[in-house]
Amino acid sequence: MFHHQQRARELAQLTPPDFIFGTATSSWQIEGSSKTRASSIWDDFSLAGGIKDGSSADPACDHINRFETDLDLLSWLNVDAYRFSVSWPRVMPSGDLVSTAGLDFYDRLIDGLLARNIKPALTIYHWDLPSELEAKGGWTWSGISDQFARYSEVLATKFADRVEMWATLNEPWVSAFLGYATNIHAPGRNNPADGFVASYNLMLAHGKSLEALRSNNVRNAGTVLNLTTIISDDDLAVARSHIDLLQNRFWLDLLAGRGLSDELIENTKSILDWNFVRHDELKLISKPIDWLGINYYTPTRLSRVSGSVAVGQDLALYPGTPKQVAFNPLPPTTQMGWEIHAPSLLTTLQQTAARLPGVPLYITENGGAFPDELIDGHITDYDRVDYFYDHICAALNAIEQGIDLRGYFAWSLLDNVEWAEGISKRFGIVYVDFETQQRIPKLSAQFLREINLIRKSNL
Ligand code: IFM
Repeated sequence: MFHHQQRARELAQLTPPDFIFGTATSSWQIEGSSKTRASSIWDDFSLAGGIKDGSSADPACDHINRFETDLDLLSWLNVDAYRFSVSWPRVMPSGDLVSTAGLDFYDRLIDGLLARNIKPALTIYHWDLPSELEAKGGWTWSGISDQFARYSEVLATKFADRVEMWATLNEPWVSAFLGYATNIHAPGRNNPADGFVASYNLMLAHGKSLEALRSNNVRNAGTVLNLTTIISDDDLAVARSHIDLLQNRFWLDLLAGRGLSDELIENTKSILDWNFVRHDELKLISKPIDWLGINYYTPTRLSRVSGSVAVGQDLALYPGTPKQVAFNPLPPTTQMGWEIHAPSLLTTLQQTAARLPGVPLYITENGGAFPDELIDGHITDYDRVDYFYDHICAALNAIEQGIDLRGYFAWSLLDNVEWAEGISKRFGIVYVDFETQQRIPKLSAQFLREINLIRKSNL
């Protein structure tokens, strides 16, 4: 038996029987066929040169034309669930206009999953905002949350009966701070106050979306945050607390009904006054969710001197942070420069369970970009297998400690367009040749498949 098979056996035996294993993707990163939908902020950002290697939405993984192949890959992987996102500009190309062709695509995708006995886990918004809405102010526009509720209602009306898990948003921190407070992501705004206003509007949109979903028969709805553990020596406690606040607590405070903390208002008083926040809106945002998804990749390690460069670790992303602090990811790191540190997944789960008690948790993304080499038609990505093994062990450890963790989704099913990094950073468990669109499962895919096969044979 190979080493990865032994490890798969070990994990399969430790996993609770009803635990869900899946993989995840997002619409803009894989779909391609941008001409068959309206434009999104990411199309504009790529046209404006915002993507490092010049990649765009086309062809990506040409998933629109190859989704049956991708569904077969999911079947081969024996996953319990598949997390995908819907492209807002594909489904609602303009105003309240709904595209039947757009909805039909997701209809076929969902039916294809169900036919293969795979639970559909749908994310309503994974960053591809219609350009038309950005022109009105995007996530800083006061009308955006109502628009998002209408879009959510369209999806619920069509898919409530068939979609097992619903997520309103993916990583609102990234949407707000990489897209509005800085110009690392689309739409490329670069204004700290906009970052905070966008954060609030995203959460208000979440609240209104949840209401729309539930009044249209959706039963299992939550949201997805990118949470992590912030590590530093105690002399940096003030900066650590502020970064923890913006990265983790702001979102969990709103969901838990604690509202805006005094620390937030004090630390951001030179940036904005928050007087647009309404009590009834805070109440709506804190309506209980059925589950929370955590996307975890790396801890955030701080020190007084900068270490190596890591994508998305930049003080401008945390407006209001004392200036004496810097990011210092320690080796080993992934190609994103992200420190690999599975114990921080455990602490993140512990902290989240304490900050949002009583809410079932899922790891909705976890994975890494590594320098994959295609040799004789194979990719033996031992580094990625190690990464998954260590992080799944940490997840199982959390369950042993009594944390209500119900599932794990590997990011990502396919190599895809890694946003501003383009196609140069490969996160897939399946290799994609972007010229020929050939898919080749990597060793990590075989490893995850093995876990699923053993678990299912034990049931
Ligand atoms: O590719 C992204 C994904 O879209 C959202 N979470 C992080 C991943 C890796 O950067």
